[in-house]
Amino acid sequence: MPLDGDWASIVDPYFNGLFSFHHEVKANGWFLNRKAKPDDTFPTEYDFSKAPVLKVPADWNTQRESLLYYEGPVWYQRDFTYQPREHTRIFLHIGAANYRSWFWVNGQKICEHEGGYTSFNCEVTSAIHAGNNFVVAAVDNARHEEDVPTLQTDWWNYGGLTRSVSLIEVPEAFIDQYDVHLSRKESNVIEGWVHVEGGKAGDKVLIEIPELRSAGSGVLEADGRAQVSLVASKLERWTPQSPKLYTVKISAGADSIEDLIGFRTIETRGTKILLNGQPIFLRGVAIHAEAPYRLGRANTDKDAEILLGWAKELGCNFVRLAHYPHDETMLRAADRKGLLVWSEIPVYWALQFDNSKVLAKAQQQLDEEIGTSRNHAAIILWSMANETPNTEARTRFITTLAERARTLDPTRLITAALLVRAEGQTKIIDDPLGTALDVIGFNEYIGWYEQQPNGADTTQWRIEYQKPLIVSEFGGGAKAGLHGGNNERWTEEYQAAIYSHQFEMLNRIPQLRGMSPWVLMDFRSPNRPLEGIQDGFNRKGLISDQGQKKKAFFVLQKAYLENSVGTPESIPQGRSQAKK
Ligand code: GCB
Repeated sequence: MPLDGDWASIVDPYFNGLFSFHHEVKANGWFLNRKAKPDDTFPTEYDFSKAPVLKVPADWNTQRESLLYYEGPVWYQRDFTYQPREHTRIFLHIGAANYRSWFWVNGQKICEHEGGYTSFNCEVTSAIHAGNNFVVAAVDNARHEEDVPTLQTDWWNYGGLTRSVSLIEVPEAFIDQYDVHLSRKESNVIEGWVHVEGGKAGDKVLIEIPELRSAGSGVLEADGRAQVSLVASKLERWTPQSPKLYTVKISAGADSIEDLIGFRTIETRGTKILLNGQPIFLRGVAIHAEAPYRLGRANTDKDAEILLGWAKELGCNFVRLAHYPHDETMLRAADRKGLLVWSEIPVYWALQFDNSKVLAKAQQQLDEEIGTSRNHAAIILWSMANETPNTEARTRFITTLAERARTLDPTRLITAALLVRAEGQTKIIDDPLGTALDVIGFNEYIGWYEQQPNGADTTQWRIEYQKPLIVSEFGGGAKAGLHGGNNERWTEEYQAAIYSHQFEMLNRIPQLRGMSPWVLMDFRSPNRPLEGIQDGFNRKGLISDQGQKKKAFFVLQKAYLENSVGTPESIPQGRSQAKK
């Protein structure tokens, strides 16, 4: 049952609703008394019936001018009616709440959560009752040094219930996780596991793909998990050219579930990336979860259609969803459109890498990211980090994450966007973190943060890893509609020149297997104040926030459609057969 729509809201910068005057936590908040005694006048100040509304799902920053820069707690409340059925369990599902959140149903505390970009569920079975109910949430987007991400980022800290909220009713024993994928070892075998929360050892699980007339089953072990497999002899593999999805039905006792899943394999061999056993070059672009035209957090099917539609128009087969897990609508759209995905957690720049609490936070976000998006065929890469400083603590921290990701999901590749160092005109990729990765990502800004666009012509590369390489960022800023010479910063011509010079340089790196230039669309960033040009936006977009395509968009599009970027061995059909 969706709980999206209007929620009453109270902005509470000092968090007076949760903390007493001596800063003790009020266990159940001040609203415990709400509706308990109809004539009770306490609390008189936090009165939701008089409070203005905020839309959910949405960030608060773009809904009210006074909240554009707000970083702190906001209270949300809404009423709902419900008729719980017997022998069920009920959960509040929160698509995302940035960054910390607390939830109560009918005054009973049900959960707290940390991390702004992953979904989670809070059990409400004992708090909910037949008839009228109310849910209260507090969401706080204040930044802290020991958080993930930390104080510094280059994107807007959109706060609030930024993704959909709903109630989910399930049987007492229910399917809470499953992983269904194509075997790497045996062709045409689909395998995986199903976890049944509350299930008993020995209970049966069924899996079926009606279109293939194929079915299999498994039996729950003591940990509630059943291994499942089925033979699918006429299986059509999911590819960017033909992103075939199958309806998969899973049932266990009283519970059953349907999902749309594609089947493909992804692996590396030497310096190659193989999709379904075939070498592939990843023609990509990086994307922030900034909503086109309307701005704010991207969280609708329409946002996903527009953003990924532009990526397809560019000629992409790949997108880097930076710098945190994106809304599920993006992953579903990527599955449908045949766009391979790099998915990332916000281990961004300089976290407190020597703090075990910070590691636990990053691990939790990684678990939630993999746990909720592991059945998307589109995702091929789990990225552990972006541009982190080369220290021993950092390498240990991210290596621990990489090992965890491999254990949680051995079917995908592990990557990270590394920094590059230089000796004269030679750029060197030798960050020790590379050892922990299957695919090396690196960011460089030749022509923007250093040198002119033609600086790329004389740059040499030394790569210390015999692994596939993706240039996960390059680019430069341009204001849409601003024209001038190739050497005039902020013009569309300057940005386009960066791209042209980059292609020639990148084609000289034999082990390059993909690229995701920075970035598809201009996005809000508080670090970008330049008046009249940036006005609060990072302008490295190929498209403006209002949908105007800049010159560089067409330069990249031409290169992708003509297959003139990438190494010959990763373009199986060869450059000559490129289609327009
Ligand atoms: C980077 C970061 C990205 C920034 C970008 C820029 O290296 O990874 O988050 O937005 O540079 O525009 O400077």
